[in-house]
Amino acid sequence: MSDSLVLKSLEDGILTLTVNRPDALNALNRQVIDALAAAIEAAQDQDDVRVLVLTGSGAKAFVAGADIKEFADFDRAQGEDLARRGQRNLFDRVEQSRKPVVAAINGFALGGGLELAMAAHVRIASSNARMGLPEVSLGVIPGYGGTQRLAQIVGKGKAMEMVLTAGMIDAASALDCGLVNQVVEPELLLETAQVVAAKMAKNAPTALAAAMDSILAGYGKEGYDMEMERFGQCFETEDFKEGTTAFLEKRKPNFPGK
Ligand code: DAK
Repeated sequence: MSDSLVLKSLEDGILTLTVNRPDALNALNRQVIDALAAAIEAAQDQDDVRVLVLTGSGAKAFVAGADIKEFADFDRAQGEDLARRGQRNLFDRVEQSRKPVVAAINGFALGGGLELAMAAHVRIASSNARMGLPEVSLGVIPGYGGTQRLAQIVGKGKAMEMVLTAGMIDAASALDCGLVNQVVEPELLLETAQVVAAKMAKNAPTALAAAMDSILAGYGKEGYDMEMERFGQCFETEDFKEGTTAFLEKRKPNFPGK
């Protein structure tokens, strides 16, 4: 069953992985996280895979975040534990992949979905894509490395604005601030991501791995630990209960502020 949650297609050394849960806008539940992590791990030992492309199923979403239905009733320990496991199991694995990962953002990339795209090494977006970290509107903070990677990619000021307003930006603004590397029309997205991947695939695999290691070595781990701890604490607040309940009840939240 978990196989169908992530579709795989291998051509000319490029493995395309498609998150396939379109009815829930490809939201990341535990099974999707496990299936994606397993596919990325397996690709590390496949000599015929040189580069990975990551995308979402359907025309509407890359990944619309973590599955809100799954974490709405978590307590602090479960929240912190799952953030740690999710980060290690999937998000670190994407970023630390020895083979480059190109995210092809084909629609909404929100919360955990944008965090997934940011863990990839290069991002190409379709012109209809919309991106944001809406977590604070749910009473929680980004828990899969988003506070760190967004600031690394777009700078502290823009990251503060995006995280604190919980707003979404369109593809053109994402290109402007460097969140994505390129924007193309939706029908050209996958082809463009694969062309970029093919340029990488021509290069020496050992040198690609060494280059990615070196670039990533410039970013410390301390912020990620802080994020996991503060993320867990959010699960103890009344704000979090109100935020997630309001989403599930399809109404605006009324935060008590504690
Ligand atoms: N989770 C679960 N279901 C989702 C979902 C999500 N994130 N996003 C969409 N869906 C579902 C909708 O509930 C709806 O299902 P039905 O009602 O049809 O059963 C279906 O997908 C279609 O969505 P909409 O009907 O809402 O579609 P619209 O075009 O009207 O709106 C939208 C599209 C993307 C604006 C809207 O769906 C939306 O606002 N989605 C939620 C975006 C969001 O807030 N995402 C979560 C961000 S917070 C954790 C670590 C990290 C995180 C959490 C936990 N742990 C370690 C525990 C990260 C949290 C986040 O990602």
